[in-house]
This record gives sequence, C-alpha cells and structure tokens, in this order.
Amino acid sequence: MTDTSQTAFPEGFLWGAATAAYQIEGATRADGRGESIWDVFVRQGGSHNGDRADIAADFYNRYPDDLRMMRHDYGLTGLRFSVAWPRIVPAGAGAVNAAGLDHYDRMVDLMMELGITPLCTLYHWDLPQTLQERGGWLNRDTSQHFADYAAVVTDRLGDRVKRFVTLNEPWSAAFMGHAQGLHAPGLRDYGKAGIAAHHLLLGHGLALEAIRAQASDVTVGVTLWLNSIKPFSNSAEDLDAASLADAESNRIWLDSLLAGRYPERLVQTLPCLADPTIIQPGDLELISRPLDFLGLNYYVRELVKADRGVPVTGYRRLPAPGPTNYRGDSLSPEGIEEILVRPLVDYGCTLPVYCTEVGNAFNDYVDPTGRVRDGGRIAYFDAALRAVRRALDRGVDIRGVFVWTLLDDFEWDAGFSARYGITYVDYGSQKRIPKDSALWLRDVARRNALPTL
Ligand code: IFM
Repeated sequence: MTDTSQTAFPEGFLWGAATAAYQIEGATRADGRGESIWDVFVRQGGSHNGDRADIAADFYNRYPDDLRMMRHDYGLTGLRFSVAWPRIVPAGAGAVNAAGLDHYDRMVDLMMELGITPLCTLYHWDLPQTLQERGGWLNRDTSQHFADYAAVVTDRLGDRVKRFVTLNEPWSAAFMGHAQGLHAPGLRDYGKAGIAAHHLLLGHGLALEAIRAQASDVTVGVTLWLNSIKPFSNSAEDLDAASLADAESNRIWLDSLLAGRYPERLVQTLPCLADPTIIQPGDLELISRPLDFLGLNYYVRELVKADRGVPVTGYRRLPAPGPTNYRGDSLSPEGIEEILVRPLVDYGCTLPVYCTEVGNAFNDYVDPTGRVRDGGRIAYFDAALRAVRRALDRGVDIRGVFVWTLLDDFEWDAGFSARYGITYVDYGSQKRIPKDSALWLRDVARRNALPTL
C-alpha cells in the first residue's frame, strides 16, 4: 500500500549515499595513479595528527563488498562517487592511464548489476600535483585540462552513468584551499581564492560542453555547498557583513551559474571578479549555460557579526545558537529547507535538485555488544529529511537524497578524527560495522517515507 502521509516521498525518489575518492579509496600508488595536491598537503602536515589517506577505508580494493552492503543490507539505490583525476590523467594533462579508467569501469559495471544508480562527481578536490606546480586553479589553463579529463571519463562511463557532477563544492576548493589554508594547496590569500573560484567555475562551464559533446543523453549538474546565513543583529554593520558572507558562500555560485554575473557586494572585496584579465569576454556566458540539475550540500547555519579586527572581510562567522559538532559548526538539520528552496525563491530556478550531501559527524564508538548506537545521527537525518519533505511541498523538484557518507573516511584537515559515515570503519582491521543510522535509513528507503511521529 502506498504511504500517502506527509512523510512519504515521491515515487522513484532516489535514496543514496555520497562518497569521494580521496576520502575512502586509499591505494594512492596503485595502477599508475599520479600524485594529487592532497598527497602533498598531508605529507606537509596539513591534516590532523599527521593522518594520511594512503589506505583510508581501502575502498579501491573493497568496493565490491561495500557496494553489495549498501544495496543488499541498506537497501540504498544511489551512489554518489567521485573519480580521481590523477588516476585517469596522472599528470593532469596529456597521457591517459588505461588502468585508472578500467577501475571505474568495473565499479560502474557492478553498480549496474546491483541496481545502483550512479551519480559521478568529476572533481572532488584531488587536483593532480603536476598542475599545481603550474599554478593549479590560479592558472586559467587548468580549467581546460579539467574539461579534457571530463571528456575522457564521459567517453568511457557515459554509456552507463547518466548523471555527472562537474565540481563538488567549489567554495571549499577555492576558499578553504586558497584563503583559509585549511585545505590543499594550503594558501592564505583571499584574493587568490577569488581567482581560483573563477577558474573552477570556468572549468565547470568548459566541462559541461565537453561532457555534452561526448554523450548527448547524459545529464550534467554541479554540487554547491550552501549555508544558512543570518546577521548577528539588525545593526547596519551586521547586515552588511551578513550580505558579504552570503555573497562569498552562496551568491558567488548561484549568481554566476544561474544569472551569469558575480555579486556586486563581493566584487568590492574581491576586485579580481571584475578584472578583465581574469574574467574574460564570454566566461560568464559559458559558466551560466543551462544545467540539467543542481546538487546541493548542506551543513552549516551561522550568524555573521561585523568585526573590523578581521582582515579583508571584516566579519566573523558564529554558529547559530544550539548544539554544535566537533568543528564548532551548529547542528541545525532543519536549515536544509532554506538552502533547498533558495534557487527557486531567489532565482526562479525550477531545475531538478539532488541533495548531494546531508549528514554530520558524531562521536561514534562500538559499544561492548559490538553495536554503534548513533542516535544523534538518526535524529539529525530525521529532522533534515522532514525539512527536505517541506521543501518538496514548497515546489522544489527534489529527486533524491545522498547521505554523507557511506563509510567513515578521511575528513580532510580533520583526518580520521571525525566520523561522518553510516558505516563504522575500524581502520586497523578495515572491518565494517553498520551503524544504527544505516538500518534506520534502510527502513526509510524501503518505505519511501519517514516514520510517522
Ligand atoms: O567530507 C566533506 C566532503 O568531502 C565535502 N562536503 C563536506 C563533507 C564534511 O565536511
């Protein structure tokens, strides 16, 4: 019997999990893979405790069992995975590594066999180090190299993979990597983050064309991390600070992709976004070519307070009141509604939307009975998914949800200290233990509905 209560989701709704190559694959030297900026960054101490992702969750070798687990034990029908650019084009440009393509080809074959719908991300931050040595995302040529690599992947996988995501969270790659120094390549220069942002977006636009030229029946989107941002107070200073933070986190991506412009307020702080030597004629037209879908990731709700003591931006971001995670970010799952409706409300965008990441890190441990009772994560998913349901009611064409993440993994600067998975990974033995949240999600996916309250 179909569940018609408000807790039910549309027929055919995709229930999936999201992953990223560098965070789970390990095997960083296998089968001709080139070095990425993250290999170098962690070697230089960029990650918590000196953690390194050389083995991580060993997904490169264990994917057959992991895919069977997610399909058979968790009942999930979607996997968002990323392809590691340095496995396909080890030097970033030029020679293609057949062994790298073969690996993903086998993985996609198994997904087809198991009835898993793949959503393939082409850039989840593992830029080939050789390109970094030529300037990385500060060099305009990187955008074209990205499009060339995207074409190679589409040519090989596009007969089975019908949904490609060009970039994952360009905000993180540009700002955490070039302004905050927290992510590879570890730079701390706000102006450079603006240049990187433009070249990432240009890479997206060029890749969009390259993918479509390669396979006419695939759909292409981009995944954005959008934040819920509010001013700390109604003072003119806080209102302006919040508008600037919103422009950096949200509007730089939405304005450029959906309206072909950069937000005026941000240009005042990042003049490179109006510099004709960087933003060349035709760039914004390319960046704003129509998408097939939008991928949205949600994590953070924050208050923004003006603070003249903070260089360049002149503001501080504070967590919204309430519980926080290990990073001090507010745990406000219901905030996902606001970011899901925003493209429709502010831009009239009616594109299909996938929640390409939703989840959080909790203090998970295996109890003496061998179980991981992650009730905090279940409560988080429950509240977030009710908010997704409300966004559907408000007219957003949401096609599926991918929880972050399938397996505990290498959480970038936090290394292995933060567990986001629905599957506990004992890194020593590589044993997998389904957390309670995985079994909760299995029931939601099976019923295509949330539990009634
Ligand atoms: O682990 C990351 C992921 O790679 C991108 N989105 C946010 C996640 C949690 O920080």
